[in-house]
Amino acid sequence: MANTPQQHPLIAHKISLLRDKRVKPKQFRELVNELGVLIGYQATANLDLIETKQVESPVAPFTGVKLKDEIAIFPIMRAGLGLVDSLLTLIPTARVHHLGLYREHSTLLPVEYYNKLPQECTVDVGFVVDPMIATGGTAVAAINMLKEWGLKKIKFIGLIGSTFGIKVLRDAHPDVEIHVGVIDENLTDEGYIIPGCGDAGDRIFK
Ligand code: HSX
Ligand code: HSX
Repeated sequence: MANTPQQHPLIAHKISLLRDKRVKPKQFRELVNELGVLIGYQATANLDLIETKQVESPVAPFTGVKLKDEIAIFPIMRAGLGLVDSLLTLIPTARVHHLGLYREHSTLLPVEYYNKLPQECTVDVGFVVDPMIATGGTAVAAINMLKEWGLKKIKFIGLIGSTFGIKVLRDAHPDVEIHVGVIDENLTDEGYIIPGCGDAGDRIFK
C-alpha cells in the first residue's frame, strides 16, 4: 500500500502551496525540501537499529544505538535533486547516487541517460526520490536499474502520485514501500497529474 500521510496538517498545508501556480521557484524549492523532510521522517520510521558499545554520559554508562544499515539516496534527475537535502538532513551519512531518466515525449516511456552506480552494490537500504509519480514508468524503470545492480531493500519517496502511477509501481514492485504526500485521481493523456503541481523539474529549476 502507498503510505499517504495526507492527514498530517503540515503536509496538507504545504502540498496546497506547492500546487499554487503563483509560487515561484525559490518558494517551490523550499516547499519541496520541507515536504521531503516530513515525508522522509515517516519513511525512515522502520529503519533497523543495532546497539553500540557501552559509552558514558556525564552521569552513567549506557548502551547506545545506531542505524544498522548502509543507506543511500537515489535522486531521479532532474526533479529528484530537490529532495536530496531533505534526506541528507535526516541521514547525513547517506551516500547519494544520481539516476538520469527522462520521459520520451510521444510514448511517455522512460529513457535512461545517466547511471554511474559503482560496480558492486554495498548499499542495504535505498531511498529513491522523485517528486512525481505520473504514469509510474520512471519510478519502475529506476527501481529496475537498482534491483539489477543488486539492491534488495528499496523505498520510494515522492510528493504527488497519481492513482494510476502508484498502481503501476505497486504492481511492478510490490516489495517497495511507497511514501507520497498526496494521491491525485486524474492523469491526462500527456502524462500530467491533475491537479498536480505542473512540471516539478521546471518549477524547481526555471
Ligand atoms: C517528472 O516525470 C517526474 O519528476 C518524474 O521523473 C517523471 C514522472 O513521470 P512518469 O514516468 O511517472 O510518467 O518529470
Ligand atoms: C518530464 O520528465 C518531462 O517529460 C521530461 O522529459 C522528464 C524529465 O524530468 P525532469 O528532468 O524535469 O525531472 O515529465
